[in-house]
Amino acid sequence: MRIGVFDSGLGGLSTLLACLRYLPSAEYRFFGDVAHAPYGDKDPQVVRRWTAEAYERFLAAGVDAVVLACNTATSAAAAPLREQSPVPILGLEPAIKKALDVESGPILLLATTLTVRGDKLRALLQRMDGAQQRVRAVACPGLMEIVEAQTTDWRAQAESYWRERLLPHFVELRPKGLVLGCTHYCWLEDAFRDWVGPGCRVYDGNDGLARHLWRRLYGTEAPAPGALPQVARVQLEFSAKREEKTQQASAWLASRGVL
Ligand code: DGN
Repeated sequence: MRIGVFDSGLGGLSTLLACLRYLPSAEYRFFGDVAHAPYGDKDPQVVRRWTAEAYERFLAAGVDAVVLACNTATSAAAAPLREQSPVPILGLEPAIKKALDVESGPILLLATTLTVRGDKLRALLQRMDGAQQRVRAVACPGLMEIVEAQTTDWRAQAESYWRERLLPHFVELRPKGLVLGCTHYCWLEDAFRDWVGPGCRVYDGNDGLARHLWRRLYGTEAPAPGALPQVARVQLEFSAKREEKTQQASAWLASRGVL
């Protein structure tokens, strides 16, 4: 089983980790389009073209499924790509439904500008009872770049971002759930848990996507996820800064015990 996993950068590695818990022995091709990142402030048509190029690259490599490990690319490109695809295309949506089902109070959603403004999110919110009243979507331009750059003080920079740009929303809304609607933010999940405290749970769509991937490939409900494998078959490719990004990605996977 060969699976292509795509993001504009390193964020999608968090999705790859979720997939590894369910499909530890699959062969993964991870492609990060860092030459064009960030996607979040680009024209959706352009993001659609770049996503289509990544998809073609995966098809040429003979993948059995394509995972769009990027909420922004999913919002802009999943629907048209699925129309004629010979393999399943799994996309990431902000985990709003899960948060609304579990929590009874307001929900704060953090995502890129393109995801927040996209028709896909609007349709998602319209489909769910009470979602438009309960969910506040906040665009976070610049946050993905902090995570992606991995400077020595990136966590401190992210904390300043939280205090200056997001804490005012948090204080005003008093949400019961915080939805991480960009795979880059998932690398700050522990930090977000600390910042929001015990009264607010943190959600993301990675586990749901991985379970969905299993269903599409095997036609059955996914079993309980296992531990991360210590050795995984992951080929890392990037559209720019190849050496630096491969090193960063390998270090991130190693930080979760995956070699
Ligand atoms: N990681 C991507 C997402 O989930 O939306 C987007 C990051 C970006 O390119 N802005």
